[in-house]
Amino acid sequence: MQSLSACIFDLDGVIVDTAKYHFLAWKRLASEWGFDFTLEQNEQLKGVSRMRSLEILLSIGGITLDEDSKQKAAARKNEWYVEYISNMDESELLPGAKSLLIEVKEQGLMTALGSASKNATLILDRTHITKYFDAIVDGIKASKAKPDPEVFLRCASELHVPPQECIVFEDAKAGIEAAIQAGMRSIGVGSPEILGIANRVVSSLAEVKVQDLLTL
Ligand code: B16
Ligand code: MG
Repeated sequence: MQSLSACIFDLDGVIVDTAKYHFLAWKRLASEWGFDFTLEQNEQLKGVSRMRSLEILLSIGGITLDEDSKQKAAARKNEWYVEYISNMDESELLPGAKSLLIEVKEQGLMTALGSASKNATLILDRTHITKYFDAIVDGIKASKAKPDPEVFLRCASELHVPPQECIVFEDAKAGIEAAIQAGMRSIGVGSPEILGIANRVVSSLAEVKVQDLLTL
């Protein structure tokens, strides 16, 4: 059995439910362009970078834009998104998130945040959990989006631990694929139909005990 040194947490969908704010902002853009954007379609955007999300939205709406207009549309969406998340507080942490972070640290393991979001530090600040992370790798530090393993490999390297001694917590299929490519174990947070390739799937972090991770 591989030993365990660190837990790497995705942010959106694992620690906080910011997916609903991303959804509201993308939906607002879609409605300006005259089409509806559904919750089901929003699933495709989870864990995906801002620009890739925009490309998916444009293809759903059958819209073509030049590069400059794409940049402007993504910036507008982000302004709305930042407005929504600016009002977040600790009450928006998902069940079990804070207590698991505390337990992981108490057991002498390290923690990192591995998120595709360029707004990750703002969210950590608003929810008062920055102090629980030994390393933070976000969409500003990492340029390649999941399923590329870059974000998780950078976490391991900042923590000075081998990838094989890390477990990733992810809610997106692309994130589990990134963990596998990084040579890390993974826990899917969400539905087994979507995240079945993870070593284990839970419906929330409240189900996770550090003791169980040691034998994964
Ligand atoms: P931003 P994660 C991801 O965060 C979200 O799941 C995804 O929906 C979003 O497009 C991406 O961050 C970029 O976010 O526009 O704030 O840079 O799940 O990797 O924590
Ligand atoms: Mg996520």
